[in-house]
Amino acid sequence: MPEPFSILPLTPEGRGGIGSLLISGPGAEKAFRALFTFQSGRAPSPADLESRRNRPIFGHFSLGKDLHEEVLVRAISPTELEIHSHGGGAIRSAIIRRLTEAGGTLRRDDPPTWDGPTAGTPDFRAEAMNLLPHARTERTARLLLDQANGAGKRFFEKAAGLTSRARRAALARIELLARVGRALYQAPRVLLIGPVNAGKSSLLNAILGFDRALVDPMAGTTRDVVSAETILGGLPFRLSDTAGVREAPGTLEKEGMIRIVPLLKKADILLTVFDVTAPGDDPIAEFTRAFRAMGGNLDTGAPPDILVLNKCDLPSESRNRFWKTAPYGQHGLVETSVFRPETIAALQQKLIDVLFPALPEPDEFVPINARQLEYARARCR
Ligand SMILES: Nc1nc2c(ncn2[C@@H]2O[C@H](COP(=O)(O)OP(=O)(O)OP(=O)(O)O)[C@@H](O)[C@H]2O)c(=O)[nH]1
Ligand SMILES: [Mg+2]
Repeated sequence: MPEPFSILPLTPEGRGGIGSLLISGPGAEKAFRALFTFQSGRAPSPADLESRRNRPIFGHFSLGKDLHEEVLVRAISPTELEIHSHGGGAIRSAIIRRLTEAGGTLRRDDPPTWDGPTAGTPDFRAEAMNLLPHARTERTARLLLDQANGAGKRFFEKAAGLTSRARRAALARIELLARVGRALYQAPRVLLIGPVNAGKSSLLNAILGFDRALVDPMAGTTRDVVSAETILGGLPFRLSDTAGVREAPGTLEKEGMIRIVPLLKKADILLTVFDVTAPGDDPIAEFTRAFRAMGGNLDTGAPPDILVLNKCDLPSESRNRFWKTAPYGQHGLVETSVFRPETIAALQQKLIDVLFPALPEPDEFVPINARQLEYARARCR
């Protein structure tokens, strides 16, 4: 009977240029040695791997029937090895099949969640490694590798020697960094709302960089909620465009407006978009009133918002004078034009700043689940 070991995919299935696996357990090294040859064609001995610990090892992994795959290997310890191959699904399946035949068990963990048991000491390395296959960007993958490689351990060692005041300051930062940790599971949700024809769909497309939503000069173009995920600054965001709001809407339009209400509670931030040239004595009050008429409440309990004044490319004499003295959103105001890329970049940056008020430095500890955050709270009070 071969000794057991587990096979854990480190990269998502069917995507990316590289496919990585971690094999771990008492039988890992032996199984690996039977399937791997150096470029010279020689099979490795335990001493060969010992002398190359944590250094890149190139060679061939046998896929059976004289088939080989070029791989890059890191022999972390006698019970833990990483195997990096080309990214294709067939190669990955073949490597997993060969390892399974050699006694390995593929770990198919349910996708981890932020919430879970909050008591006990976290296993920083294992928890980061479990999350790694779900990382969607290079930035988040790097962050998880930092966590796997001891960022948490180093942080808590250092925290033990700090004054209680310095520890509290460190905790305040960790509370902010936890937003990055949470985003590893669920992208923060940005909801675009506003009067008809303000340019919400155009802005969604501009932020995404491709045409996801329909745009038309006719008011009332968007009827249903249109959502898309994107990456800004290496971090995930989920954006949803909604039907424009106006008083006395048509039946179908009203249906679209009603669908916004339940989304309001779930959003992390609202982009409240207005056409800076649209007429009216008080466009904000008019919008809020129309929104309330369909059951949406923007006064209490609504997510914080950024006021977006769109179409700022249009001549200044066409601007509604109301905006000279209008109140800002809770997170300020951004003037945009879909024809001015620098204004879109500024809006994107604003979203990053508001939703991720702290970004991790290389090697910095980031709590990646509720238990790690609780653990930090308990140790830094
Ligand atoms: N000049 C100018 N026109 C814009 C800008 N953004 C959008 N538009 C135009 O405004 C019109 C409405 O744009 P949409 O993006 O469909 O507006 P919307 O808010 O999604 O409209 P509804 O879905 O009907 O509520 C279109 O003709 C766009 O081309 C802008 O920044 N500047
Ligand atoms: Mg629209």
